[in-house]
Amino acid sequence: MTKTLKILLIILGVVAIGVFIVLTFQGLGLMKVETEELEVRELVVDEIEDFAMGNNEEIRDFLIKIDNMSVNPDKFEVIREDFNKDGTKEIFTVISYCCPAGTILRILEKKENEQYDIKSEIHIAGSVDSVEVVSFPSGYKSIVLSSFSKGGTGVSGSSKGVYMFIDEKIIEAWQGLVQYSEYHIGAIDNSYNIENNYSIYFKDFDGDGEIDIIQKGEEKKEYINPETEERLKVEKNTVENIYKWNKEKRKYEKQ
Ligand SMILES: [Ca+2]
Ligand SMILES: [Ca+2]
Repeated sequence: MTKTLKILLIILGVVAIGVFIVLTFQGLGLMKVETEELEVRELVVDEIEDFAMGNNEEIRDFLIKIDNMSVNPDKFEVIREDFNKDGTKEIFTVISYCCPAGTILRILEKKENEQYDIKSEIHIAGSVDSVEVVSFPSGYKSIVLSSFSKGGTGVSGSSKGVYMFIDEKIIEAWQGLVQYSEYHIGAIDNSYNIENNYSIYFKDFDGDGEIDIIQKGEEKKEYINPETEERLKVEKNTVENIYKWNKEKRKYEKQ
């Protein structure tokens, strides 16, 4: 009887150790997935790695002058990184002006006499809230911008955009909504509030070595009685959009 009990205890012990090992490995597995998250670096405005490329004030004054602006920009960032992997750092500038809000992205090259050549530039709608540098492991260093824009009456939204410097050009590799609101008052069957919210993830979800972009969220449309503001009908929709890098087109495409 005691022997059987001992054997039972040994079996239970072995099972417990087995379960512990499996759980530990699963835990390590989960931790491994977490460490695959991309390196995202918040910028420090005053971080100037190479003074010979120009200081931030000098660059800002140059941009205000060529943009023909008398006002100070709402947002101004200079990022010095080797964006196209050719061994030389570029000067990437982000400058947002107000009213109407707009942002200009540029790659500059320093010349003599505090002058710069503009190698490439693109204009985007809205004002930029934050600028980050994201290292896409098998691709290019990219700028990830969060911007806010107001449309017509009752329409507003914020979005994220991924910008790269390829073949001497700044390209918009991806752009997607983070938030969208619309308030529309019309006829009794056509008055509604739209509230859409999304989270954006940069991760290699399918393990093919290339970073994917996932946009996950909820879209909500509430029909209202314009006179009493009573809710008449609610439509809810959960969305999960997956975007994959297209090497030939050099942009992210919805799957
Ligand atoms: Ca470079
Ligand atoms: Ca992938």
